[in-house]
Amino acid sequence: MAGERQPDCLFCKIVSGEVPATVVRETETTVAFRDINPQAPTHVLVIPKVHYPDAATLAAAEPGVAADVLREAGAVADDEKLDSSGYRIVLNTGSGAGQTVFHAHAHVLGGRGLTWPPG
Ligand code: IU
Repeated sequence: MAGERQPDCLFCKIVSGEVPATVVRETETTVAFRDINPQAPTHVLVIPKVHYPDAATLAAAEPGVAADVLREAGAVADDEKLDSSGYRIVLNTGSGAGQTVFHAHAHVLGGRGLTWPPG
């Protein structure tokens, strides 16, 4: 069924607590935790507790939860005091774009200069 926990999904296991993570924020619908392979001084992932393979699929099925993910990404930036220097929210979608974990997630990156276009 749409949004249901997937037994082999790493991020579903982080939601359930089966796999440990450094959680920085949690709401009824989302979890935010530090990326294990940080690409910037702040690199936090915000995920929905429900399982969808990517952010667009989540937004189509459960727009309120997609909005929660974006709101929490902003809250992470506030917590990490990234607003004055700027930060980036990244939604890699598909393996060709670098997506490696197929549970929707937003990267929040900041704390250093970020160039454009991304690689
Ligand atoms: P991507 O957009 O699907 O490439 O992002 C997946 C991220 O999940 C990536 O930055 C990994 O470093 C991160 N990650 C993690 O934080 N913990 C893990 O156990 C695994 C991946 I596997």
